[in-house]
Parts: sequence; C-alpha cells; structure tokens
Amino acid sequence: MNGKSLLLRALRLQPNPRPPVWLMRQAGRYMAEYRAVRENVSFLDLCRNPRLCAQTMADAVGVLDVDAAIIFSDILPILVPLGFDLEYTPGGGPVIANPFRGEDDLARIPAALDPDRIGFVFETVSETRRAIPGEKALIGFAGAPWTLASYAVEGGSSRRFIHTKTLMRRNPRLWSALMDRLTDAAAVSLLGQIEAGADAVQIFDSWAGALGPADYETYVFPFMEKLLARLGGRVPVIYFAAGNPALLPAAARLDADAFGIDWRIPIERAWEIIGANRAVQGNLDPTVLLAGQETIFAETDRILNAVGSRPGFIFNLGHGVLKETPVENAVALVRRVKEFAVSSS
Ligand code: 1CP
Repeated sequence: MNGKSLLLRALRLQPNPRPPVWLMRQAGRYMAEYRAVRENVSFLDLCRNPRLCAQTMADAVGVLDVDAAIIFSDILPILVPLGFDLEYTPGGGPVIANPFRGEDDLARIPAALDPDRIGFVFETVSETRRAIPGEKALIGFAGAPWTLASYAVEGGSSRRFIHTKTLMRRNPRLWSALMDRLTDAAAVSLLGQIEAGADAVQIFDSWAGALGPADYETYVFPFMEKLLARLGGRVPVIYFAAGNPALLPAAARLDADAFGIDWRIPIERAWEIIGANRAVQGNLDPTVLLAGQETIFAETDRILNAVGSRPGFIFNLGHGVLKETPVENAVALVRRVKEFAVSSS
C-alpha cells in the first residue's frame, strides 16, 4: 500500500499494514540540500517562490522516503497581508516591527483576507504535488489563531507571552476581534490549499501549551471551533496543540480528525483522553534523534509497541526536527517505522 493511502486510511481510522510516517520540519537546516538552497535566497523569498519550495520539500521526501510531504512554507508570512511588517533575522527568528498592542492596530487588518494576497501558498501546493511522487500524500498547513496571535502581539518568538495574555484578559472584545481576523486568514489559506490539491491539512498551535485549560477554553477554543467549521470537513484535519497535555480534554471536543501529540504524555494515555474514534499523530521526542541508533530504535519501538497496530495511528515526532539532527538518524527512524508490521491476529 502506498504512503498516500496509508496516511489517508489512518486519518479515516481504517486498518493499515503499518503506520504511515512523516516528520514535522522534515525539510530544514539539518539537511545539506536545504542549507544549499538558503545560501542564495532569504527565508521569506524562499517561501514566496513556489517552485523552489516544492523542490525543497521534494528533496527532503527523497532523502527520507517518508509517506507524506507537508508543503514547504511557514505559518507567519500570512501576517504580511494582514498588515504586519515581518522579517526573519539572520539567526532565523521572526521579528514583527509593528506588533498588535491596541485598538488602533485593528484598523490595518482586513476583516476578510483576499486569497490573491497569498496565492504563492496555493501555487506551492500545486507545484509540490507535481514535484513529489504521486504515491506520497500532500499536507497543507496554517498556524492556529492563538499561535499566530502570539507572534502578532509579542512581535516575535516568546517564552512568557506577557503582552498576548494581558491583551486577552484586559480587553476581551479587542482580543475576539483580532482572533476573528486571524481565524479568517487561516481559513482562507487552508481552503485555498485544499482547492489546490492538499490531501489533508494540519493546524499548528505550537504555543497552546503556554495556556492553562481554563484560559484555553475561554480565549482559544471558540476560535478553533469557528476555524474547523469553516473548513467543513472537505479533507481530514490534524490539530497539533503542543506543550501541555492538560489541554487534551478540551482540544478533544474539537471536530478535528486527528490530534498531534507531543512527548510530554505517553501516547496511549493521550489516545484514551482523545477517544478511540479519532486518529492520533506523534510522539517521539525530537531530541531522541540526537542519540545513538540503539536509543532511537528503542524509543521508536516503545511507541510502535504501544499503539503502532491501532487503526488511526500516524508516526511522527512530538515537535519539529531539530537543526542539530544527523540526517542519517532521521533516515534510520523512518526505516524503522516502515519495518513495523501490524500482525493480523
Ligand atoms: O532557514 C531558516 O533559518 C529558516 C528556518 C525555518 C524553516 C525551515 C523557519 C523559520 N520555518 C521553516 C519551515 C517551516 N515552518 C515548515 C515547512 C518545512 C517543514 O515542515 O519541513 C513548517 C510546517 C513550519 C511551521 C512553523 N513555523 C511553526 C509550527 C511548527 C513548529 O515548529 O512549532 C512555527 C511556530 C513557525 C514559526 C517560525 N518559523 C521559522 C522560525 C525560526 C520560527 C519561530 C519559532 C519560534 O518562535 O521559536
């Protein structure tokens, strides 16, 4: 069975001969091919070059032989047509010169994003479809409203999210207005990617774990509900809220087809919380790939033995591949998962 079928069957909870496998951030600085591309082009220019994005991901898929490609792009370029001045510093970190801090900042954000402003993302989907083998699945993606808001309000990466949390508590009305616009933008992006040929989409809520469950319910959950309703079940949706397993009971009430799980909770325990009627993706700690092969295989086998034969399981890391990762370790991991056979008994 080919990789595309394995992934789509897992997302529909149909039995598979082995779990599908792909890695978050599977194309990136840990790969020589990617570093070579980046010698000649800035990161933002790369994101706006569909041909080069497609080639970048196709190269990574070729090296790893994973079952799925995610488009090469980023969650943040969508902030540019929303009126934010985004740059990536030479060190790689995103910086927004005009963060969202008050009432006045709302005026510059369109209430509805014109899809033509992010046409390069949709072209990346169609170019990537052409660049990868037909038997691989293609995944589109966007940042979740909360995670996008955290960059828009903090003005870059953050550890404590002070400005974002203060805004949401002090001015819930303005918070809702901002979140509505980010929700719309994410929906416009994902719907365009689906139209352009994405087999499934993933929503990255990378910093959801900065919130406790009550704040997640109040300030984030309603917008995730709206976003998923806009997508309307056209293709399977994977929701990845990282950082705090205590959010899982709330997140599991969302109408997503699959849930990404980080390494902070045993995957079988996460699946109990989420419920057997949804697919689950995860959850190897990315730092395991910095260890020796024996450790990599032991940790991989632990996950496979716990859930590898269950319909609806997708093998992945619990977060993105680290730039320090030896490529051969990522290759060995993928091969190990592919050797796992679900027994028919
Ligand atoms: O060359 C470089 O230095 C750029 C590094 C880089 C890369 C390779 C960034 C900057 N983004 C990406 C690609 C990327 N980002 C992909 C496609 C490639 C792939 O998956 O192989 C995807 C799906 C993302 C998604 C993304 N971007 C997320 C969600 C996933 C996650 O890791 O949590 C987030 C939070 C971002 C923001 C971002 N992009 C780049 C940086 C340095 C950051 C900030 C991260 C932070 O705040 O710590």
